[in-house]
Amino acid sequence: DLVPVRRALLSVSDKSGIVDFARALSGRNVEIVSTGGTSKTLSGEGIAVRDVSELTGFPEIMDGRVKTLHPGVHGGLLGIRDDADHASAMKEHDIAAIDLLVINLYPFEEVRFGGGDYATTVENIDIGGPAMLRAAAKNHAYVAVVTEPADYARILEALAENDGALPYRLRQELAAKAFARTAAYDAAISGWFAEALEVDAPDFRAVGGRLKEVMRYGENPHQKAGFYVTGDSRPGVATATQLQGKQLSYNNINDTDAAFELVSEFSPERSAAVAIIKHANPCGVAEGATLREAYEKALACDPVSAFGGIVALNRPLDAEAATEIVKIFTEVIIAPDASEEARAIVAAKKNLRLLVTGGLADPRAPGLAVKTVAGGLLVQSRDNGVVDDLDLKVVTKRAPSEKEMADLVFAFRVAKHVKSNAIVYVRDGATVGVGAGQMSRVDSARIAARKAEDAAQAAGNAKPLTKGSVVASDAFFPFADGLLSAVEAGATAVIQPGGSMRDDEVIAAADEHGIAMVMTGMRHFRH
Ligand code: 93A
Repeated sequence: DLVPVRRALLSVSDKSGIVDFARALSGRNVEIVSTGGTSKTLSGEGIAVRDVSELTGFPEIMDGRVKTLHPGVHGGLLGIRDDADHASAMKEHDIAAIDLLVINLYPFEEVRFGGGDYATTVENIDIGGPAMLRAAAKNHAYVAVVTEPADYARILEALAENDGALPYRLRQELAAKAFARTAAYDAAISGWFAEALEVDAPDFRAVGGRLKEVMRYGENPHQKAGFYVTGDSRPGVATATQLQGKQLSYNNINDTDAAFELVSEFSPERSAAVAIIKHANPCGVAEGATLREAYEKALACDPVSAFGGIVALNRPLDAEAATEIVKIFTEVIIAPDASEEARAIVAAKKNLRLLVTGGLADPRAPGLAVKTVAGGLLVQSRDNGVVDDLDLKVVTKRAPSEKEMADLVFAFRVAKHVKSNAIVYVRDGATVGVGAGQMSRVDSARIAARKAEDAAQAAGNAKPLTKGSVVASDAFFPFADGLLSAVEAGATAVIQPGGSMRDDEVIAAADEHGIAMVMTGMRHFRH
């Protein structure tokens, strides 16, 4: 899998480091071919360079707009070396194989963000560079492609280690990087156009999405919005089929995603599960023998907030559940499927959207989560940690009972999908109080308990269901106060990641109150 490097094409806008790099390549008897400006820089430093027009038999024309866009270059990059037809074509047309391509593109981003005028910005759209990058990256079986000066040292090291050749793995990595570069480059160009045109949907196509629809507005009416799909065909809000109801809004899609990802954590073979979501947080999650039972339990958690919510189910919607769900104003129902009868029941509510996905999401699936910050993107792997896979440790004198343990696992499963700080009270396979998005964990615990009191009052119960419940925290308790607040609310068992400097204090407080505590070793922050 080693490819010896005999000829390199260097064409760089950012010339930093290029002289030393070219000199080192020359020292290894690599023939250097180069474009106008780069060639001038190198020969000025006494490095032997062949001009690219020797390869093309064509001069650079149109102020350099056309300098490398020629079969003499692209044949040398794309030819399959051990294919007889390719080899004879190269021979017939006198095409020289290029083994190493070193490019950095016209500085479109710098010019765009540096306030370049329209014509200058357009002129800085590199055409030949990306074409060569893509050609070389496609042909990584034979060609190595370098897109930034930071990689020069790495190439020289690899050449030294491999007697003037480059290994396959490195060529693959460089190819991936080249395509990432051209994608980002095109995204910047397309983003610039979108800004200039003030289009309806801010344009993120080139980031890796295809515009599915332009929404009426974004999170707020003065914000523009579009829904882009990545092409991932797995069950989810982007691939779901909408059977009825008006167009989903930006917030609907966001909430429906939260609902479906949450309910997908519950295996449909084990139980029926329902999640009701408001503002991307669950206001009720429950499992039961039937969807109807699960829905009623979920609704009981916070019937006030559930008004206008999104309902997600882990099994195909049936008539019994549909009958219950349509009783209150609901924005969206999302489920793997829906029976004919259920569809007919939902059809009576013209505005209610019904989405079917064909299956559940895989909570363990890898993937990327992207968030924008001013001037950048934060990218992380999605939180695909699942409580069933964790090594749960009982840290208190008292171990949870079997029933408590089942509810603890349920509570932690839900807490993963609640905005931090997350506190989730659970009893009998249903949330009975959810505290979300508070800056202090104690506040989340108090809010969750208060909501349970409200629900009890609304239902005419003597005491809130948090009495005798269990509680989950998405992150460790930094102090014992959060735990004590849960004890006060009536929780008998706690599940939390652990890992605080004061774990000992928290465990001691639990022991003092006869609370059973389980540590998961995994945190589920969600901001
Ligand atoms: O104007 S281009 O789109 N047309 C081309 O044929 C072409 N070939 C290389 N831009 C082209 N390049 C770019 O020129 C490279 O990507 C690099 O950024 C730059 C190097 O030019 P020079 O060596 O003349 O400074």
